[in-house]
Amino acid sequence: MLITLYDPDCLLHKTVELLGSKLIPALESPARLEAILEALHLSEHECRKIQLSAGGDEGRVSRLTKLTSDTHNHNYLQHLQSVYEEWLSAGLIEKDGNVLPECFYLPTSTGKPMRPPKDVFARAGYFAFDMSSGIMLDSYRAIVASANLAYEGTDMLTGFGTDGATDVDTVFALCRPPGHHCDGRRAGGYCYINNAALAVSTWRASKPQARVAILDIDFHHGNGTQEIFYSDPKVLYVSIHGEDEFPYYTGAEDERGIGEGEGTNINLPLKVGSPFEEYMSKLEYGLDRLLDFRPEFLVISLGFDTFHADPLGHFQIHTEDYGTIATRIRQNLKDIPCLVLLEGGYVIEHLGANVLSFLKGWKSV
Ligand code: OKS
Ligand code: ZN
Repeated sequence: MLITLYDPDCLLHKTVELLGSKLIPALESPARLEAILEALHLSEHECRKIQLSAGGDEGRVSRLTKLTSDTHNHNYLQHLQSVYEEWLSAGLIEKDGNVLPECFYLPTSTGKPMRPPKDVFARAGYFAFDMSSGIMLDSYRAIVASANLAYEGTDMLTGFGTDGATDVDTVFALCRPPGHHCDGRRAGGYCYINNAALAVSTWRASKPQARVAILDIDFHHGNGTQEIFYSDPKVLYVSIHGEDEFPYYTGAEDERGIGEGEGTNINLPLKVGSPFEEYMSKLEYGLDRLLDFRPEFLVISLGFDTFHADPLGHFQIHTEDYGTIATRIRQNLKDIPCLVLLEGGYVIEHLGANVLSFLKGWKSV
């Protein structure tokens, strides 16, 4: 059985970004989630609301914090939580303003270690790699709510296969903001906490020796996820993404992992404008590698920016194709509990239909 999870606080984050040379309302907007929720409410899929900020179990909140810090730098997480207030008190922004980075960390030949700058204005650039990760009044609440869906979803799935614990084998977490561009200490590409990494930490908390696979089918390379697990032999990362596209500096085929993790990072870049048939042949190859790895738990970073009309993605994929993609994944990995995490996808008018197509294809197996 598949269930969908959402937290209404994920709607609160609403920022601006630099696109071309213009500062515009970010394409990663609350309207994306609203469109998906509306489509789900009009269909028969179970959609469960979890609101972290509604309080309740304090033990769960501290577990979430602890698991997030497995893969994220403490000072970075502290920065996400406090920087908006700090900029506000310093008079750098108004109440409705956005924290946006100015100067990024610059690797040098001095041999000096990377250190946060003293200046709070400058610090935004130390903890980010681009200007698509603004922070406004409610951002932190949405960021944590989004991460919590990955945590709750994984926690639910750890009970699958245990007598009577749960018959849920797939959780689709409607995460917003997304996560796959964020590494342990840098926000970017609309991402602040790596939800996939948090899911892996959550799974491992109860199954420390587990082999886990991450299949990233967002249009963009998940540089953050790759970075976090690059040397980890127990985590297989497979990504299909637009060649030479955002985030530009990663995603090449020769990035295969390092040390003990050599071979557990598989990048499958695909030319911009590629038709669905070519996409599917990459997917089939990726699925074979996933099967060879024999994972116990599968995380899918799912982006709908592979859609033909997407402003930030450039493959020839149509609504019905998401059903085919889901069916093929499921046919191959039927017995493995799976957490699906929402990443990108920016054509609001088609987002609901694309999600429903994916879910229908998944459930048809
Ligand atoms: C320019 C837009 C940057 C593209 C970010 C891509 C986000 C995405 N400010 N990642 O999967 O969809
Ligand atoms: Zn994307």
